[in-house]
Amino acid sequence: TQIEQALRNAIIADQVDVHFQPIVDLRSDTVVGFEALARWCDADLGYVSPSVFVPLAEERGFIESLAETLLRKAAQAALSWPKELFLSFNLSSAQLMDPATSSRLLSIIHQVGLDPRRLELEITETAVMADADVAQRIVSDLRAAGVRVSLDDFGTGQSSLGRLRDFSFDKVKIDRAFVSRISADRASEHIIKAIVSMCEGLELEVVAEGIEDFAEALKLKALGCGMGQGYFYGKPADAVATMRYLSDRY
Ligand code: G
Ligand code: G
Ligand code: MN
Ligand code: NA
Repeated sequence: TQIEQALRNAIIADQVDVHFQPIVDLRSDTVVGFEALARWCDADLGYVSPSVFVPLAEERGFIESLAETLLRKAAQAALSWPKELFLSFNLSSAQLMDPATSSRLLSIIHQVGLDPRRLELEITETAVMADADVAQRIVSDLRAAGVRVSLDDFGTGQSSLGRLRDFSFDKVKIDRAFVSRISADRASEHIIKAIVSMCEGLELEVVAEGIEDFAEALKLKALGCGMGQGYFYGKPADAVATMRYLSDRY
């Protein structure tokens, strides 16, 4: 198809870009890391969302080369940040089904020179479900190398709390569907409160995603949520704008 060919060309021509969104420690109001987000704007097709082209790349078998390009770029950008902030990178389902993923990712950051302890990988429950044994192996290999692993979009999908017991994660990211309704309905507030309390017991860090205003930030702090991310703190921005954002602060 047209989009598939265009994506292949864009990967080869190095036109798939990576943007960065700040992740903030809500206890100190400081930026502690950035999530890398793939961005692709094609000359003919215009802006194509990663929720379209990532699944396409998976289906056509070139997610590996796409992910490698993106991680390389993101890690290089992270090396030039003024502080040793962490870099959070999304892993796709196909990557979590491929036993070679852990060594591939580690070799990329080794080549670039990024300390594995500055890397964090975001995986979703849905991705873990596909092949739990392989995924578990990948996660434990990566964690053994010092990489942290977070469970993304928590609360959506086929949530299984057993997942939190069987897998070793470092962090849970509460899906923005709960955060966006926190001011409107009490149910979301109770759910967030329960997630925070459960994570305290499991010694997992909690990140609230999709914080869009001051009121939401205040509420999440009051609920004991340790970290946050969202337009209120910063929209995803390219490497140059991210450097500017950081130099304004540090
Ligand atoms: O940034 P945006 O909201 O458009 O992202 C849409 C979806 O695409 C999100 O679920 C996000 O996790 C995913 N996504 C963005 N960048 C990447 C990437 O580099 N790799 C993978 N696997 N998913 C990504
Ligand atoms: O699935 P994942 O959590 O990786 O998706 C991250 C996506 O969420 C990014 O593509 C980003 O563009 C989007 N996002 C980040 N912060 C906000 C926010 O405050 N509001 C909304 N609507 N989307 C956000
Ligand atoms: Mn994510
Ligand atoms: Na998410």
